[in-house]
Amino acid sequence: PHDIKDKLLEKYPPKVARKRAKQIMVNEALENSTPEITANVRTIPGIITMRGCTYAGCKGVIMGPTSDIVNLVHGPIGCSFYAWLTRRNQTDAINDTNANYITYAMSTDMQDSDIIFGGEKKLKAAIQEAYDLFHPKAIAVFATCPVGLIGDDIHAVAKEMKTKFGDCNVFAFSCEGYKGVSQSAGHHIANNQVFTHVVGDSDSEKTGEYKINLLGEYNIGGDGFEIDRILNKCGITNISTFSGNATYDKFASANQADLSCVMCHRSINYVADMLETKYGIPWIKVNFIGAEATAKSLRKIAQYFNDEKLTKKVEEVIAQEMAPVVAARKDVFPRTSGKTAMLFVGGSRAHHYQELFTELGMKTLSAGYEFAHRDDYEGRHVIPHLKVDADSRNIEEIEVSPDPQLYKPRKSEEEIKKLEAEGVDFKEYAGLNEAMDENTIVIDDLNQYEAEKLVELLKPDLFCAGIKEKFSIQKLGVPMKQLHSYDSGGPYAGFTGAINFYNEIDRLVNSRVWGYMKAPWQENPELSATYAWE
Ligand code: CFM
Ligand code: HCA
Repeated sequence: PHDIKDKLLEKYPPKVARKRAKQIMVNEALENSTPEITANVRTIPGIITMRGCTYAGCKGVIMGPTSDIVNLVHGPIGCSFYAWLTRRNQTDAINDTNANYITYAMSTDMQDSDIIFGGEKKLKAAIQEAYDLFHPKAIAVFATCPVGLIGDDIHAVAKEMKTKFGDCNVFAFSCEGYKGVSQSAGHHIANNQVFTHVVGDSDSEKTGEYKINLLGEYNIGGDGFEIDRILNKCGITNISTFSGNATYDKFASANQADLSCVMCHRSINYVADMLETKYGIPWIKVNFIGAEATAKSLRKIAQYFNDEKLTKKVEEVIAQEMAPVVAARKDVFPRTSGKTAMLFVGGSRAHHYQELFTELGMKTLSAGYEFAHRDDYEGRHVIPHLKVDADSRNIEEIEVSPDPQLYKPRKSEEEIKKLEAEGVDFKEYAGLNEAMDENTIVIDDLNQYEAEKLVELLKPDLFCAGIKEKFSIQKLGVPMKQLHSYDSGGPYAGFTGAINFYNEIDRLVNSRVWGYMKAPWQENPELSATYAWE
C-alpha cells in the first residue's frame, strides 16, 4: 500500500505531492488510535476535486429535503437551477400542513444591475411574492456568492419581512459558496439557523412512549421512509428527522424528543450536542445502513429506554425482518464474496456502506470522504485537538446554554453511568479508519486524477462515488455505483434496503459486460494524452 501511495503522488509537482501526502493514509492499527490525516482544508487550486460548495451543503443538502418551507435562493438563476431536484431527497405529498414546495426552484434571479446597485429590494419583493402565493409557515433565504461580495444584508431583510407578516417565520443563511472549503461549512450554517430560528417553536405537544429524533438522515431514495417503517413497527416515535421529509413543525418539535439518534455524524453532530445542552436530550450514534447495523441500532435505542415491552418488540421485529434478509444474502453471497470495492462519498456514507459490503463478503480496498473532518476519520477524541484555521474560523459557532423553561435532563447522571457500563456509548463515534482493515488506503478529498490512478493500480470489482466520477470510471471497464443518488435506485437503508442493495451489487459485480470495455485510446494509442509537466 505504501507503494500505491507513492505511485499516486509521483506525477505531482513536489509542493502538491507534499500536501496530498498528508491526505493519503495507509491504515495501520495503532494502540487505541489511528494515524492522523489532514482533512477539511482547501482543495489545491488546479485539482479537479469531487467536492461541491458551501451553498450546496446549506441549500441543497440540509434545507433541500424540507417540504413545507419555501426555500428562496437570492442569486443568479444558475445557482437555483443547480439545486433544483438534483438530490434524490423524497417527500410525502401529505404532511402536517399539506404544503410541499419541493418541486419548485424559487430564486430572485439576480441580474447584472442588481449586483451593481444592490439586490435587497428585489429580495424583499420576492419574499412578499412567495408569501402572497403560498402563505407558508416559513421562508428561508439563501445567499449565493455575489450576495456576499456586494454585501446585501439578507438577515435584516428577513427580519423586516418576518415582523411585517407576523404569521410567517422568515430567516436567512449566509451560505455563499465560497464561505468554507466545502459543503460541510454549509451544513453548519444551515443547522445553526434552524436551531436558532425553528427548534422549540412548536405549540403542539407530541405524544409517544419512546420519542426520538433522527439527525442526519436525508431520505435519499426513500431511506428515511424505510427507517420510519421499522421504527413505527417497533413502537418508536420519530419526532423529527433532520431533514429528510422534514416539515417546519417537525423541526420545531425536536426539543420534545427523549433521545437523539445521529446517522450522518459529519453533517449534524453539533446539533445533537446543542439539543443536549439546551434541552437535556442525550444522543447516540446509530447507523441504519446494513441489516446488522440496523438491528444493532434498534437494540441500542431499546437499551436506552430500558423498557421490557420495547426490548421484546424490537427483538420480534428484528427476527421477522431478518428472515428475508438472510435468505437474500444467502442467494447472492457465493457470487459476491471475495469481490473488492472502493468508496468515495461526501461524508458518512463512505463508512456506513462498508457494513453492506461486509455483509456481502466484499472487501473495501480504499475509501475516503470528500469533505468530512478528522473526527469522522479518527474518532471524536480528536475534536479538542482540531486545528482552527482561517476557513474554519469563518463558520459561526453558536453559544448554547440550558433553556430556563425547557431544559430537562432525560436521565439522571446515575442512569447514564449505568447505561454506559452496560455498553451504551453516548456522544461517541469512532470514525472510518477503525472500521477499515490494516493496510487499506484512506484518502481525503480524492480527485479525478487519483481516482483513475487508484482504479488502474488496484483494479477493484466496484467503484462507488458520485455523478462526476461515474462515466470516467466506467470507461476504465469497472462498474460504478453512485452512493449519492443511488443511480435512481434505493432505498438501501434498513432491512428492505439491504435486500435491494444485495441484489443490485450482485448484478453489477457479476455482469460480464465490463470486461469487454475498451476505451478508444486503449485501441488507438495515438489518442492517449500525456501530462504537461512530464
Ligand atoms: Fe451526510 Fe448525506 Fe453524506 Fe452529506 Fe452529501 Fe448526501 Fe453524501 Mo451527497 S449529508 S455527508 S453532504 S450522508 S448529499 S445524503 S450523498 S455527499 S456521503
Ligand atoms: C452535493 C449533492 C450531492 C452530489 C452528488 C454527486 C448529492 O454535494 O451538492 O456528486 O453525484 O448527493 O446529491 O452530494
